[in-house]
Formats: sequence, structure tokens, C-alpha cells
Amino acid sequence: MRQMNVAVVGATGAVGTKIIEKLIERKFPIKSLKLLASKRSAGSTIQINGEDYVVEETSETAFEGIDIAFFSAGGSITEHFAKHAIEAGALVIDNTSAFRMTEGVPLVVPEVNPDAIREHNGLIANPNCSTIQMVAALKGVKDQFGINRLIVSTYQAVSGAGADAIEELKQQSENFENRVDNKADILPSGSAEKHYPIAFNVLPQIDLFGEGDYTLEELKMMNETRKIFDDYEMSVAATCVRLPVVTGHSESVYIELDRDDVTVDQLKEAIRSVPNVVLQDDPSQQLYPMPLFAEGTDEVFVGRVRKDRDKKNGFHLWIVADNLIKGAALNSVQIAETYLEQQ
Ligand code: 25A
Ligand code: L14
Repeated sequence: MRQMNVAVVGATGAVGTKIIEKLIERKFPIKSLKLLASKRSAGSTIQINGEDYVVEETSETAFEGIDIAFFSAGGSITEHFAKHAIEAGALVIDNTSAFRMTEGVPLVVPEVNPDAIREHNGLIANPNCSTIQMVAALKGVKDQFGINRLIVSTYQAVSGAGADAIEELKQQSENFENRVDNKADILPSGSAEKHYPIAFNVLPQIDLFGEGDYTLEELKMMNETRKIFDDYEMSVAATCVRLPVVTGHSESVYIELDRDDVTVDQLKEAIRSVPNVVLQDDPSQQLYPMPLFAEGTDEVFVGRVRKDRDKKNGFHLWIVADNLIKGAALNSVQIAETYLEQQ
């Protein structure tokens, strides 16, 4: 296989460090690896396979000779630098929301819509973490029985908001006595006017507020799900909530199928038919997915599958995955692998 010159933008961050790990673990065909971050990290080193790599500052000229550039340093960095990477001939795989809904930009989960990769114009977007695990878990169900309505509530980990948010939860967790007055600078969103403690609390806000009083995270889930499934008729409603969990997003999902004769066993079979989706569902053994145990894993876990008691075509389920791995880094690396396989 052709060896690639690879760049990682945001290499020192929560997602960037995982991208590097996955590239190495999965033996991605790397000819050279360039680690880019902000000025703050330039000059620091990251050890990979016993070798020291020096982090460089991201610049417009940093992409000379690069074949694939993974971006995970926030939307404004992608907006500024992606065009320079594309002009230099690189394929950009972007973890931010900057271009996800842009026409001509494929939004890809390799288990769900790998063929969309072929439509790229230099940039492929990696979906939002909560969206990735949900569409992977539902891919088999959607194909076999059709889904016309979906209502999701999320239980999201702080690592989605970056390395600084993990630090904030740790600091506050050590201060139980002052839990109401805990110092908060990051969550619910770095750019929000007000900040609230996350330790010993639950925040029904992820990202800023947008259209119709939905948050941007909720709107991302609603819009991205339709784009990935290429089904703009499907009704999708999301409520996104942050919990004091370090890593691993959970979701309570209600779906209504096109058919009303589907059994729980048939639904489970359809869930299991998708690669990297694991059914963990045995109430007699108290077996169900939990974020603490999904941390560090590659799979999407599904459990608590139940038929609705009133609606014949309604089902409830619970979906958990590591938001930094399948929700971000692994999915990006899988996009790159699938792209290479398609050449
Ligand atoms: O802008 P958004 O869209 O709201 O995105 C916000 C954040 O979400 C993360 C990522 O944070 C992003 O910045 N992110 C992106 N995609 C994600 C996804 N799919 C995602 N999170 C979850 N799922 P992060 O902490 O994971 O990583 C940030 C990385 O971006 C680099 N970076 C920042 N500004 C940059 C830049 N790179 C190039 N040019 C710029 N102008 C950043 O590098 C990191 O790699 P760094 O050098 O800024 O950070 C290195 C270390 O420094 C620590 N640190 C953070 N803040 C401060 C700090 N140190 C001192 N002072 C500070 N104020 C961090 O611990 C970091 O590890
Ligand atoms: O759009 O704060 O991919 O948990 C995913 C993580 C946005 C922020 C995205 C979080 C990001 C979100």
C-alpha cells in the first residue's frame, strides 16, 4: 500500500493524542508524521514508538507534501487552515463542526455510509461524537425496518469539551463541601456567558443556544443524523445533557419504525448485524452498557432494548461509546483507511 505523509492538527489535545494512538495501533501506512498545535505547544515533544516527535506551530505553509491531514483543534482553526492544506494537495479529515453541513462535504461513519467518501472535494467531515454512536447503532435497524421518528436524550462526558474540561471536573470533584460554589470557567461551554459547576451536577446545555432554543449540539445531532442516513423526511429531536463523567457518552433513544410487526429479537438481530456494534443486553445478569466500562474501547455498545407499551412500532434503547475513540479519533482514522481502500 502507498505510504502516506500524515499531519495531525491539534496533536496535543484530547482527540489529537488519540488520533496518533490509533494511527500507530492500526498500522496506518505512514511515511512521515507531522504534529501540529498552537504556539503554546510548539517545541514540546511527543514520544511515539520510542521516538521523539517535536510539535510544530500550525501555519499556512505547514502542509507542503502532506497527503492526509487530520484536524482536531476547533472550528476556527479548520476554517482558517483547511483550505491551505487542500491547496497543498492534502485530503483533510476534520473533527470539528465547521463544514459538516456544507454541500459537497461528505459526513461519514464508515459502518454507515462509506460510499459518501467518493464525493469529497478535498475535505471529509467526521460527525459529532453523539451522532456517530447513534447512527452506527441504528444502521441495521434503519436498513431493515425503516425509522421515521427518533427522540434522543444524551448523557455526555466532559472530555467532549476538551482537555481543559476534564481538568475542571477533577478540580471540582475534590471540593465536595463547596460544591455549589465550585469555581467554573469552562462548562457548559467555554464561550458561554455563564459557567456552572459540573461536579455533583447535571447541565442541560452543551454548546451555545441556537434556533428554537435547541442547543447547537442538539441541532448538530438532528441535522447530521439526516445527512448521514440521507433521509431528510425522518423526524429527529435531541436533548443533550452533560454529566460528571470523564469519558463515554450514553444515550436514551426512542425510535418509531416504518413497520409495526417487528419483534424485540428481530430488532436486536438488526443491531448486531453492524460491524463494531455490540449488544450488551441481559437484565437477568444486570448486563447493560455503561460509560465507565466503554472507556478505551473501539465499539458501540447497545442495551436495554424494549418495545414501547403503547406504540406498536415504537422501541427504546440505550447506546454507549467512548466519545474520544469511536466518537472522534477512531472514526477519523477509519475514514482515512476506507478512503485508501477505495483507491
Ligand atoms: O473551538 P471548538 O469547536 O469549540 O472546539 C473546542 C475544543 O474541542 C476539542 C478541542 O480541544 C478543541 O479545541 N475538539 C475538537 N474536536 C473534537 C471532537 N471531535 C474535540 N473534542 C471532542 N470531540 P482539545 O483540548 O481536545 O484540543 C485542543 C487542540 O487544539 C490545539 N490548538 C488550540 N489552538 C490552536 C491549536 N492548534 C493550532 N493552532 C491553534 N491556534 C491545542 O494545542 C490542542 O492540541 P494547544 O497547544 O493549545 O494545547 C496544548 C495543551 O495545552 C493545554 N492548555 C489548554 N489551554 C491552555 C493550556 N495551557 C496553558 N494555557 C491555556 N489557556 C491543554 O491541556 C493542551 O493539552
Ligand atoms: O461538534 O462539548 O464534534 O461535548 C463534540 C463535543 C462539539 C462539542 C463536535 C462537547 C464537538 C462537544
